[in-house]
Amino acid sequence: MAEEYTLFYNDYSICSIMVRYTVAVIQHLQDGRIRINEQPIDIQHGGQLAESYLCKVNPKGTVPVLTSSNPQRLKTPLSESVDITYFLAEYFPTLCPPHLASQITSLLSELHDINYFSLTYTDKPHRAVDMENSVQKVLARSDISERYRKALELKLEVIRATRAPALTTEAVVVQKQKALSFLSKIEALLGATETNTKGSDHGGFLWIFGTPEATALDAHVVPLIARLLDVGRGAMFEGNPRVRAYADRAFETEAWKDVMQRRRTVYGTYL
Ligand SMILES: N[C@@H](CCC(=O)N[C@@H](CS)C(=O)NCC(=O)O)C(=O)O
Repeated sequence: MAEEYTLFYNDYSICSIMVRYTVAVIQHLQDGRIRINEQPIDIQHGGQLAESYLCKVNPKGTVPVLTSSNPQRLKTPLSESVDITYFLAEYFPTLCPPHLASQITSLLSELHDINYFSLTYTDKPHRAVDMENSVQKVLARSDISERYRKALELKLEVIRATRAPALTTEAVVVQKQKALSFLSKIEALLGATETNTKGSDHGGFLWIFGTPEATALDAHVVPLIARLLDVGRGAMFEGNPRVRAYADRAFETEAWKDVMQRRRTVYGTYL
């Protein structure tokens, strides 16, 4: 019988898209060992601030989260997209082949060191304020439990410590630099793959390392590129033409289309 998991996600959360795209690229390898039930969380309207979510699923009040009702499978929920991806790689080793594992983990940690909030909501400081206000609104209620109040206070602290500071001019410059440096590494890898596979019959789409299946790195890089393009940062690809062409090919795959259903990666009114 399949092991059952629940993935809490949001359609416009870049980290959720990374996990859902990971699931999509391994879909054709599915052999019935696991089943992932998807549970949307409406983070645009405070779904992540619900008492049940903050107190039982994720005290950080973020998506994505993977849970299991079987503690032997998963003792505590996984609330980092990379952790969820590595967990899936235990079932589907093509996501992280042993000979590429150290490169993949190092590049994924570099990718997740980039603050997407800085690059997405540049010049939109009201996004950080809106997030604080939505927590304050619930905190203003007199009918909430003590444990819920504490959870909301913690969430408010996290928002204050991480969101507004990410939107200062200096922070955005630093994050843009990190993203450019990361993209140039992917550009170099794609160049090496192109050289190594020249003349060989690789049979279609080329992933970053030239592997026949997408790795965890591919599954996280494609959504990052989509997000940068959606927020008008196409100029970041002028020096990285292979990355741009790679992404355009990925956007044409069924896996990407299944996850995105023609949506952009950013919620309409936040653009
Ligand atoms: N480091 C986490 C980041 C999770 C995260 O910040 N998620 C955002 C969406 S991409 C979120 O839930 N935002 C709503 C909120 O913070 O209230 C990961 O990689 O999964």
